[in-house]
Amino acid sequence: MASSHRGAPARIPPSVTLAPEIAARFQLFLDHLPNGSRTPIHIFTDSDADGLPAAALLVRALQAAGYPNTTAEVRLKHESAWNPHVLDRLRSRKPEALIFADLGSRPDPLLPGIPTLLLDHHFPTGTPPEATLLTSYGTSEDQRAIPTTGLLAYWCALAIAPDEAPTWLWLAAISLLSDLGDKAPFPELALAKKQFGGGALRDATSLLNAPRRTATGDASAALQLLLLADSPKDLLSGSHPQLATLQAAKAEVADALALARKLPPRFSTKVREELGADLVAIRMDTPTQVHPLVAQQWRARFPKSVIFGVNTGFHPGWVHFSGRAPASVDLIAFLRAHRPPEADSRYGNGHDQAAGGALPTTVWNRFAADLGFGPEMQVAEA
Ligand SMILES: [Mn+2]
Repeated sequence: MASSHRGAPARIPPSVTLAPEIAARFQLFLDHLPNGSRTPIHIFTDSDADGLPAAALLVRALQAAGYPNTTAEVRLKHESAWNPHVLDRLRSRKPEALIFADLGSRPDPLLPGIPTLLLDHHFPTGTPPEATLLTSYGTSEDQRAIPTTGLLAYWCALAIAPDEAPTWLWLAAISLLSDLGDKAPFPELALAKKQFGGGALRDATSLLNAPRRTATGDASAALQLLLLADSPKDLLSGSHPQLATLQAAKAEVADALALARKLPPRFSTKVREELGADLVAIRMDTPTQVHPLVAQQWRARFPKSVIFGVNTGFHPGWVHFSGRAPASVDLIAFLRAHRPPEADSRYGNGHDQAAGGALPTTVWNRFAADLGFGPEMQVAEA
């Protein structure tokens, strides 16, 4: 389905020409830094295995290209780039330029007066005033053919550090495996598998995605590891102490997932006509972010339905839900049509076939009833 009806930016040609365009606009951003290559550049990135390698690529490339004052930090649990406390914290770092990676794009201001670049591939609802958005969203009808943030960062790295960047191709490959899977149609992935080993790339991706799903949700060790390791095999070798943190995170998430897998599915047929699919929900209560994994796992059992993993324990007072939809369904459009008036920017984000959100408990109860779910999906208010 075309994305232009949503007010997305004008369609840019596919990735063959997207790479030079992204690279040129990245270079233009650097050319206008207030203190040239001495400018303190701070990167704020998503905590998943797309955002993490994107930041690692940008830090490595900027430092190699002679921008020594480049730093990066990872979004913590429940944080978005637009939270006031996040913006206060970023301001306290005294950056003179900011890069936001893999965190979406909205029209709301970030830190006005500081040159700001957003690198992303999610549906943008707008661009912050004066900021530059480099997005791959809308460049393909096929969701799997939309470049990840990590791949965009790799193209930026190639532009400013052409000699070193090919040795970092594995970082781009991890981002592709993480967000788009093993069949992502990018030559960068095929080449990286040959050079670095498909198994090691997959194992690294799985470990890197664990910390953000834990109860604390802190993926800082994962970013450190990506800045230290020379390859996925080196990352997995045990020669860097951060590996143990990632392994412990993976075990924590596996335990939570094993518990959630025993929970029963609940059904609604109320929106069948509108959606062209039935709804299935699995309700869990855990501080870990396993609700998207649970939704994903039930897809095989109900391939024609929209599956919601619903978590009442992720953030007290809130209900988080993550939906997975068959290819025929535009889940973003469905969520927009059923958007409760109280919903904020935490609601309705993602991709056409993978979207979800968070609602305060009272609002969730009305939303769940509106979608046709019975008392088993009503949550007691604290
Ligand atoms: Mn991503």
